[in-house]
Formats: sequence, C-alpha cells, structure tokens
Amino acid sequence: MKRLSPESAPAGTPRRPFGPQAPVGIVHLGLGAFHRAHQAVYTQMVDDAGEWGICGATQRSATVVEQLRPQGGLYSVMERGPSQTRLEIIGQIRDVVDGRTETGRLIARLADPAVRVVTLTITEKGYRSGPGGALDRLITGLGARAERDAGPLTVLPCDNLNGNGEVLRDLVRENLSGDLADWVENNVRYPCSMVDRIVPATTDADRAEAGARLGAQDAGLVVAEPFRQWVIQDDFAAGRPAWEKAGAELVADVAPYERRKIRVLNGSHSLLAYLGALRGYRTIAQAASDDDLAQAAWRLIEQDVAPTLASDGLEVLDYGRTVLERFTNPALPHLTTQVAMDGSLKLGPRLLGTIRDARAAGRMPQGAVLGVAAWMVYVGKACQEGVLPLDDPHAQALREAVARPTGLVESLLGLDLVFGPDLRDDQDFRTCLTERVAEVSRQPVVKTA
Ligand code: NAI
Ligand code: CS2
Repeated sequence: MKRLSPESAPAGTPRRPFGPQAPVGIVHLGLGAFHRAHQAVYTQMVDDAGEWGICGATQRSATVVEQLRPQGGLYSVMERGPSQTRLEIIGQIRDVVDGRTETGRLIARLADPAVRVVTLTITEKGYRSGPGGALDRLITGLGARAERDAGPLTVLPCDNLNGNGEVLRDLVRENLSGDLADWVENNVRYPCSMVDRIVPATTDADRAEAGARLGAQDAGLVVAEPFRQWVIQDDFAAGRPAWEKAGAELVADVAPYERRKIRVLNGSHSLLAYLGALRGYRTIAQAASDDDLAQAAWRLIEQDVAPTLASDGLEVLDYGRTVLERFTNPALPHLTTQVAMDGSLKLGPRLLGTIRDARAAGRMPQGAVLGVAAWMVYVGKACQEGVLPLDDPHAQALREAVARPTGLVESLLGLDLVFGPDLRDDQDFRTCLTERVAEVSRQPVVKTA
C-alpha cells in the first residue's frame, strides 16, 4: 500500500510547503500523539492565512521524524466515538526536527522572529529533564533569540501539571542570568493552559483500519476520542492563532480548570488504571465498566474531590459524570498500563493534592487514599512479581523501596520524591492507607487479559 503523502492524499487536502525552509509560526517541543490530536488540530481549524505552521521537535526518539518526514508532515487523526469513527488529515506540521541530532536547526527555529509561540507536551517527567533535554533546548533557544533580539515570544505548556506556565517560567529563570535573563523577563510570557482529549498510543490495528479507510498507509496516525477542551490563559507576548474560533476558551485564570481536570479526570483515571490493571483489565473502558471500580471512581469525585473545589466556582459533579462516561468508550483501547505510567510524578497533582486539602479540613478522603493504595499495590506487584510493567522515571528508587523489609506502605511512604513528611507523619492517614492496601491486595483478579 502506498504511503500517505501530499501526492497520495485525498483530493482537497491542503498542499503546504514542508521542510527546513517551510515558514512556521509555532515550534512544538514533545511532538507526540497528544499534540497531533489536540493543539495541531485546533491550529489547523483557524490558520486560514497559513502563518501558524508548526515545526515539531522530539528529544527522545527519531520515530516521529521517521513517521512524518516521508509524509510531508501529513498524518491523520482517527476519531473513535462509541458509535462512529471519523478520519481527518492534518497538514499543520510543516517541519519535524530531531532535537538530539539536529540541534542547530531547532535552535534556529526558536530564534526565528517569525516564530511567536512555543508549545510543549514533554510529559510530567520532561520538566525534570537534564542536559540535552527539551528544557535545555528551550533555554538555549531563548538565549539565541535574545542574542538576535528576535522579538517577543510566548511559551505555552500543554502538559497535565497545575500551574504549568509558572512551573516552566521558574525552571527557565533558574537557568538564566545577566543580560539574557533580563531579555527573557522582558520578552517572554508563560501562560498556563488546561488541555483535555483522551489520546491513547496508536496500535498496529489502528494503522491497519486507517489504511483501509484512507487507501494509504499513515505511519503518523493518532487516535482520539471526539471530546476535546483547551482552556488557555490569555497572556501572549506577540499574538497567537485565533484558537477560540476552534472552541478554545481564553480566560484570565486557568487554575480552577486545571484543578478540576487534573483532580477529577486524571485522579479517577489513575485510580481506575491501577485498580483495573490489578483486576486484570487491559483497558480503561473495561475498568470503568466494572461496577465496583466505577463506584470507587465516583466516590473519589463526589466525596473527596468536589469539596476541595467548592471555592473555585466551577460545576464538578456533572463534569465528573461526563468524564466517567468518556472513560467507558469501548472504541478507544486506552491501556490501563499506559495511564499507570509515571505514577511517582502523577500521584501528587492527581491524588495527593486532594488528600492534603481534605486532611487540612479534617476529612479522610477514602477514595483518594484508595487510589494511592492501588498505586502502592501495583508498584509492589510490578517489582516483586513482574506481572505488571513498571514504567516510571523513578523505577529504581521504587524497586529499592519495595525491596526493603519495612513493608510496602512504610517503604513507599518514605519516598520524599512522592510523599513528604506531612503525609508520612499523619497517623490517621497511614492507618487508612494501610487498611486500603490490605483491601486492594485482597481484590480478585476478575479478568485474565
Ligand atoms: P507520547 O508518548 O506520544 O509523546 C510524549 C512526548 O514527550 C514525545 O515527543 C517524547 O519525545 C516527549 N518526552 C517524553 N519524555 C520526555 C522527557 N523526559 N523530556 C523531554 N521530552 C520527553 O505522549 P502523548 O500522548 O503525546 O502525551 C504527552 C503529554 O501530553 C502527557 O504526558 C500529558 O502531559 C499531555 N496530555 C496527554 C493526553 C493524552 O491523552 N495522551 C491528554 C492530555 C494531556
Ligand atoms: C492520562 C492522561 O495517560 C494518562 O495519565 O490520565 O493522558 C489523560 O488521557 C488525559 O489527561 C486526558 O485529557
């Protein structure tokens, strides 16, 4: 079967220049599945004049470069709803760069006056990356931009982190000094954004189905649910695409939207991922369709999370019902083990924030504690029995903790990289956690994958 390309693309597919000379207005760091199914889709919907082409960069693997370069940047988004599938070709990516081997090209793009927005989806762990990582490249690029005095820039993170713009701003500030720091302070803005669209890793079966529908092989295919949401702090240094025309919401303060999304959606996602994987469920849809687990997720949302968001002024319970409904989409094979990844970094914003707020109010958030307990049992089984994958930037530290003779709860609670003295010294929390770990350890494996 022929490869998707400008030549083989269906009639009507926009033909735009692609490659190192192609004009772009946006650089994206962390060119993974989510960017292709979310920010690039929003941008294509509004970029009639063609001034917001995207140069996508990766720091970890050449795969996406090999997927998209031969296709002239074209790829398709296969939108899988419960009852229908829709395929759309996206041509908004005009250049792809491997930030490890084509560093000069990436820095030149970041210093290009025509580039006025940088977006990022580098995963929670990417904000801790060291030399040669995405942050390193961003900071080098800002330096080159300052030297050229290439004009103001907005750096817009699109990762699941509370206050992601402030987190990034502080990380950049920590690594700059002197005139460069002054230039960046005066010319770069770091708005926060809340992003939402469930985008599982693409499978070979997905690619085969898309190929049959397209009549061409698309190595860059991404799969997503129909739902999408983007709430962006309206604080841009030099303009932006009119994303609001594609349904994005521009607001003064994103924090309430971030807290609701990360605590309601991502918190229940992680709870279902760990409990579901331990019960033998391969997908989130299977876990969310299990009555016991669905009730546990709803208890987390209704009894634990909602009270901590009361002062934010956003509706929570109907939002939560919609989230749990989205999780049951049988057409979207989102693996429990994919959501279970990077738990040492995800637990904090998704569950520990809820726990800390509840404890400060004198409540014991049983559902959130159950989520932490499920993560502990998952880690324990992954380390001891190897029946579950442990994909975590701190996997070694987790293995060493589990190997200690002090018991699972004591060993993992002792990890300051996850918890902290406030939770470790909360005796009532420890007691509840120990009870939940015992409860989870007893739960039956209901489905052999
Ligand atoms: P992916 O695995 O397809 O892509 C991850 C991207 O991050 C890749 O380009 C990779 O090169 C880069 N990356 C990974 N580790 C890194 C590190 N240590 N330093 C720098 N770059 C690193 O994952 P996907 O689906 O694109 O998700 C990426 C992020 O997008 C998530 O971590 C999350 O923050 C956000 N997101 C994802 C959603 C989804 O459903 N997939 C939905 C909402 C947000
Ligand atoms: C998921 C998120 O992989 C995970 O940790 O919880 O990627 C989730 O799919 C998105 O945040 C949904 O917007």
